[in-house]
Amino acid sequence: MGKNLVQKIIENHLVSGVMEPGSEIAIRIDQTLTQDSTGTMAYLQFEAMGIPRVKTKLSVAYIDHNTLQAGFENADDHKYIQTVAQKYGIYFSKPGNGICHQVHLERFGVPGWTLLGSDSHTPTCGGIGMLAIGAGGLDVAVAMGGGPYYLTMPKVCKVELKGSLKPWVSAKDIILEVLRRLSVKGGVGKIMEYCGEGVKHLSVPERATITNMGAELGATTSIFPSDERTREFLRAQGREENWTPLAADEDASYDEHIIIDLDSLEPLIAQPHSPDNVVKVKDIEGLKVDQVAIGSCTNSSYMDLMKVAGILKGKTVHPSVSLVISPGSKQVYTMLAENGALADLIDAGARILECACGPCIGMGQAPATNAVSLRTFNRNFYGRSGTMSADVYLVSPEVAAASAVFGEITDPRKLGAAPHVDMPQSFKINDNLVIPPAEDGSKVEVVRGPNIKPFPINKPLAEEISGSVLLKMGDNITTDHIMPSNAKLLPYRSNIPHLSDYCLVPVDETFPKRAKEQGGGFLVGGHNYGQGSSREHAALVPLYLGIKGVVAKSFARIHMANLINSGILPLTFVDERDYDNIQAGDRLVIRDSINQLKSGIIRIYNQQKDIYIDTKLDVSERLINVLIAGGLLNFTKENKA
Ligand code: MIC
Ligand code: SF4
Repeated sequence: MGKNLVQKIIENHLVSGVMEPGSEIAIRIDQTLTQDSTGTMAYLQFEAMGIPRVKTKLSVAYIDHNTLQAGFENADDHKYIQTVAQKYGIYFSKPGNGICHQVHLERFGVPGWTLLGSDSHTPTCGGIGMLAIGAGGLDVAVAMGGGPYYLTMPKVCKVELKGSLKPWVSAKDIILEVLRRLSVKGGVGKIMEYCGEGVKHLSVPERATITNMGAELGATTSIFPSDERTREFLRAQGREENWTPLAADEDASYDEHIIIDLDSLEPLIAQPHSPDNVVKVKDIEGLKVDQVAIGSCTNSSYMDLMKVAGILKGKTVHPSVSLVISPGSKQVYTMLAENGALADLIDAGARILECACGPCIGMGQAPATNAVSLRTFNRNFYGRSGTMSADVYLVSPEVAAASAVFGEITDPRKLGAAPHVDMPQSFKINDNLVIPPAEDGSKVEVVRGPNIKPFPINKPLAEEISGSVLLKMGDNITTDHIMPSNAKLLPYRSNIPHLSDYCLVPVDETFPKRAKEQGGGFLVGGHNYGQGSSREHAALVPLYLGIKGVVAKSFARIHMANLINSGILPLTFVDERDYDNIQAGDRLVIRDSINQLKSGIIRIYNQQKDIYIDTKLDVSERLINVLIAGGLLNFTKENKA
């Protein structure tokens, strides 16, 4: 029996375990990336490991999230990361060079290699056939130190693309269709492997839009084969030597299979407040729009913005719309400037932002009260834009540009001939904003501003764990609920005590105060608890507040790993109906916790109701030991000793 592409790459990188879905494997990591809002924590953790230099083939530290410098904090973080990078052998991508995923795709990704990034959209590089996975900062720190990355061997889902896209329908519509069908938890425990004749009609940046937003499925990652289109992209990036052909064997088998007929796709739109709340654009056409934001790691490539420029050329943005555009990278930005497309965008009334995440993570451009905001981004979670009452919709660049002109949600097909953009023969290459590390790091002094505070480390697991249920939540709670991020909070990513006052506030604003008064306790969640970002702050802040365990119907992958790394128990109900047997305020007790954890079934006593509730933790023995040690850092230290 032949192998699929995922199996081939994993087999090539396998350090331990067997490639059977559901069992724990460890893989060698070739490259790592961090960004600044998770990077400070990742590098503090790397420093705590006491390793003199990274052991990967390449590690890059990007500055792209915290680029609004309203106070000293962000600039301090940048300085810290730059000096850490210098010292420990990491390439540093300066602010202004672009969004980590876009730049990594352009300049560093290599087909067939593995990439671990402290950002959930690391799978973007699956667009060139990398096995690219998002993880918490601590897991990335371990990989930088040469340790393998442990994960549950996912199922591989074959996504077969048939036919080709019609005019005005774009790669964004493909991933929105996958989300419509599978939902935000449909990819949990899976890797989405794209194949079929439709693949050859998609350029690398289009593929990257799809693998990027595969994160919203909850998937471990998504990947495309490496073919002639990949070669063409790498050649245009001046690095054809990085190309190798990669594809599944003809007779490869898969755990699941879905088929998407590209010819029948239409422009789609995700409605508030979830990326899987997808309908056809034509079904909600005419809704008035206040803001249009084009950019983010999903749709900010040269090809995307050239299409937007083509649509806007000679037109004017509607009087009641604010259009903001953030190019994905310096490469994209300079190319638009040199070929005149930037002038077309400015002339039409677009407000050009620097090439960074910007509004995608609420760093500026918060919409007006009750506004409708159309974005080419990947997430429209409640409150993420910075305006709680705003309704955010996710669309392709084509729909965004057309709607910006008409001032209402617009199906672009009525605009006549679609703009056509060819892959450039060669991209503009100038890596002058990538600073190589010092040859000898021992002399470099790491600069730590006052914003860099120590992070909390747990204690080994107690024999008896007790506390009250501080909050009971429903399904699909995101990390944007647990640890919100916006222009006011992102500057404090290296300051857990400060962040703790905002934990879970979008769900219940009394939570931080109550957690502090009671010295912590338990959280209860529904399905897919912790979906979204890789931010380990969504675990470190609850740890700081004394949260001992989260009992949920199911967890999102990265958040569950972050909870375990922090020594917080992520328990799932054996019988989901028991969700109804725990209420906020109930006092829970777990006795003989270590033996119970080892057995896999953890019986919780609900004192209020005088009943026992069975929960489970179906993870490897290694992870049980991580929890017993009180988190991954303690576990690593113990094992070293
Ligand atoms: C996001 O898109 O939510 C972020 C901001 O990029 C996060 C990382 C973070 O919270 O710093 C992610 O996707 O992992
Ligand atoms: Fe940045 Fe948004 Fe991409 Fe996250 S999703 S990396 S915030 S552009």
